[in-house]
Amino acid sequence: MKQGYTVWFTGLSGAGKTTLNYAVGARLTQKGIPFESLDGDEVRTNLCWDLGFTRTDRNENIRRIGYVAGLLSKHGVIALVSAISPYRTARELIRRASKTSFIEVFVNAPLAVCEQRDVKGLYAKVRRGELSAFTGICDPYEPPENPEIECCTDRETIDESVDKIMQYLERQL
Ligand code: ADX
Repeated sequence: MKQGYTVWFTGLSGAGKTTLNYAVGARLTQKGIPFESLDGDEVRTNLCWDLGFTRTDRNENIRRIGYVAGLLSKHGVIALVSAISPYRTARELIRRASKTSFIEVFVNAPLAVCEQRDVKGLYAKVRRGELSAFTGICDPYEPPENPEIECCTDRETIDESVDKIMQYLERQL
C-alpha cells in the first residue's frame, strides 16, 4: 500500500465509534496493514489532557488529533480516529488539510438509543445534573452532510459496519 488514509469516526457518545475503530483495527491487523487508533477518551488522557468541552477546546482537540493523523497517514499508516468531533467546520478543516485521503464515517445512532446503551453511565449523570455541556443533550452535534460512509449502529451489526468500511478501504488500496 502506497498511500495512507485517515478514517474519521464521528457521532454521539455511545453511538459506537470506539467499538468500530478497534474492530476495523483488528481486521487491518489480520491483513498486515499498518494502522494506529486514536480514540477521543484515550487522547484526552495524554495528548489533550488540558482540554475541556467548550467549543474552542473541542475544536482544539480535533485539530491536534487531525495533525497526528496527518503525520501517520503521510507515512502510509491508516489513522483510525474516533472522536465525537461535533462541529462540522472543525472536521472540514481536517479534511481540507489532509494530504492523504480523508474518509469520514458517520456513526449514526439515535440519541435515545445511545442514552439507553449508556455504556459509561454518562447520560444518567447528565440527567441527574452532574454533567453539563453534554453532546446531543445540552451541547450541539452537527451531523456530516456528505460522509463517505454511514453506519447506522442501531440497525446493523458491528460486522456489517466493519465490512462496509473495509470494502470502502479496499476499493481505495
Ligand atoms: S470531542 O467533542 O472533543 O470530539 P471526544 O470524543 O474527544 O470529544 O471526547 C468525548 C468523551 O469525553 C466522551 O466519550 C465521554 O467519555 C467524555 N465526556 C466528558 N464530558 C463530556 C461532554 N460534556 N460531552 C461529551 N463527552 C464528554
